[in-house]
Amino acid sequence: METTGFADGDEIRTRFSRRMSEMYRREVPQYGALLDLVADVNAAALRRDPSLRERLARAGELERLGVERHGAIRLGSAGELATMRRVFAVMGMQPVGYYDLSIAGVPVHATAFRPVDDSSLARNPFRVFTSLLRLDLIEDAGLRRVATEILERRRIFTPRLLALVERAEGQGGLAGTEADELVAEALQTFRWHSAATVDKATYARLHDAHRLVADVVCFKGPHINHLTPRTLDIDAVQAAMPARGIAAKTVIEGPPPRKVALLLRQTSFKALEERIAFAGEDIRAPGTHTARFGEIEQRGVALTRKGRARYDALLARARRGASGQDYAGRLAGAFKDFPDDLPTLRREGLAFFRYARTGRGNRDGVSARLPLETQIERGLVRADPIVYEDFLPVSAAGIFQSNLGETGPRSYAGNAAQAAFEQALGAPVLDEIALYEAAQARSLDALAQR
Ligand code: OOG
Ligand code: NI
Repeated sequence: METTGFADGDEIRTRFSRRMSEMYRREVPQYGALLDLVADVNAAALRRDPSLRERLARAGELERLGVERHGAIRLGSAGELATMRRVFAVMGMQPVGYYDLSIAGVPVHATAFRPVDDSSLARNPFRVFTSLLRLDLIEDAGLRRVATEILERRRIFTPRLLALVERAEGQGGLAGTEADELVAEALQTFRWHSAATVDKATYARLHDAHRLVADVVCFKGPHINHLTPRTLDIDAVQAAMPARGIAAKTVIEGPPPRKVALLLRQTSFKALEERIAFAGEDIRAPGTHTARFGEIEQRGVALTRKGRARYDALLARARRGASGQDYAGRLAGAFKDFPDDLPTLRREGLAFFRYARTGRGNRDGVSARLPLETQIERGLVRADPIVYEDFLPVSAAGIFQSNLGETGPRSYAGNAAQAAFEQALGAPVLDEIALYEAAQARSLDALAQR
């Protein structure tokens, strides 16, 4: 904020996400190719559909579209997660939602750090899907001990970053140059390290337990493993990927394509096989590691608890016994009866909307006392869909698995452990649906006030 001379969380987050995108572009060139493709497809979608452009502009989403990304990291200990929460807090990001991936054979649970205020989301909705490895799910007690000891020894944050976080917490922000310094120091935590911290045999043991365990435990830090731009037409990007030399995942995760986009659809390209050097080994005998990939997402309207329950049930039905081949058809079939127009989604209480006066109608205050539905019918009030800002556990599992290769999946008797996660985090996670409810309620309160 200009007045205090401090860069606020929104500003710091924006600088961080920009620097992170530049870094990932250098580290993973295919990500750059994907960004270019998404920009082309988005521009075409906006040209083709002026009403889409108008709707995005009204919702403040047009400006954020070009800068919008999410990323993901995987952490190894409670201490790392708790400190990461403080780092992200300086960037105006809060932990939202709890995701249990153990049911899908991935030994992690997660939250998403993201901005929560309407205005912060509009400025830059940068989010980081942040997983915590569940050592309790490693069966071999000896290996569990080895992993724990390795993780206890590592320091993923620079001392300077920790000092700057403390200062920001103490004074409620950072001066511009210190904000830049914080961003640069934080990037150190997210960068790639091609030198493993363990020898080849240890890597192999951890990798055998689960590829993800090796990815989290064997490196100096929690390298950012993907960055995801938002597209307005995921089917078009998916179709165009091969021509640009990008190997896309076969299935798009999430709901089927629809007139009114629901929640979140995602697809990714395969993780790169990267050369790594093992500790204490002959430098001429390097190994390889696959962890880093690219992803795209298309965001749609946020669903209410009722809508979400319907979504979960229909998705489960489509997935039951689905072979890869006809999955798209089964999915579309399952969602046939789910309303696909905004007025019905709204009237049936399936999706969230933000209400606002259109500026039409009389100003004598009489129309403001008419029932809401009447005001909407008469064009006095407008209801715009609220975009879904979070993630989906089944989709996330699919994204994880597409990068695990043949070793996955296996299943860990499903056991969500939200309380343990929150204890590690040092704070409760926010309930994502409550945030949408509050946003909708705020817009209705504002209507009533005038
Ligand atoms: C995270 C996978 C989940 C998403 O967008 O749902 C994810 C990871 O691989 O660490 O990125
Ligand atoms: Ni992702």
